[in-house]
Amino acid sequence: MKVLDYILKKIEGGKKMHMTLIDPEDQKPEDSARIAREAEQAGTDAIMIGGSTVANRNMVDSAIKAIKKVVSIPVIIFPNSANVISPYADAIYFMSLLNSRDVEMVIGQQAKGAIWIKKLGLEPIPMGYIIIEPGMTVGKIGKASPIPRDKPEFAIAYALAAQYLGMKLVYLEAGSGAPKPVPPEMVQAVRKEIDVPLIVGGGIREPENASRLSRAGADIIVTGTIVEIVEDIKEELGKIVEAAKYA
Ligand code: 1GP
Repeated sequence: MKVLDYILKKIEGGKKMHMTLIDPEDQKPEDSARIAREAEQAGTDAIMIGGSTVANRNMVDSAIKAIKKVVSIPVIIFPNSANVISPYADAIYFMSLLNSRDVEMVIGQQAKGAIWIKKLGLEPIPMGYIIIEPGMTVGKIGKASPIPRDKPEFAIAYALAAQYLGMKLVYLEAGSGAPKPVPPEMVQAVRKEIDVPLIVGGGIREPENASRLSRAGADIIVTGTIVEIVEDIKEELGKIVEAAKYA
């Protein structure tokens, strides 16, 4: 089954999904694999591999190879550039940072990566990526003009544009490690206006936030940092996954 079909099936009928982001730069491949396995045991539905500063493919290759040995859920590349396209993943978010001021982030890196993705036979999942304040590292590196937290209408405009451009998913990103996630009011406002699945991530560390965002209309909740800071991933991530899925 294609990964996009897997995602669409998982969220059919208003069901929710949780994905775990692992930054291959933060630990050795065997530790990324342990985190992924424990995240799967906690109920996460897919592993995303990426990070704002990951610079080379070897790091991504090694992490994905190690992870694929121990999990059965899909592994999706969450790229920061065309330099991290790995043949070992199940799919790649073919994403455009829509509110970047840098054309490289909007379409340049995508043009560089497209032929390579085709050659590898990797499944591209078209996604509109929108940075919300504070945006953190990805906002800075991506040269985004982050959407103000009190301007849901700007988020709607970009999200709808993504849908009209044919993108299959829309991602509202507050930035990894953000002190606060995307405001639930913004999630609710965007959800009301678009028909494609909505992903929300950045700064979600408490089950309450996961459940609030899920209830506001996020179809997919992404967490990253939490698995790097807690002792017991199964227990702590489990609570977030449950909150996201059964809000
Ligand atoms: C980053 O949204 C993800 O792209 C995850 O953010 O690390 O804050 O969970 P956190």
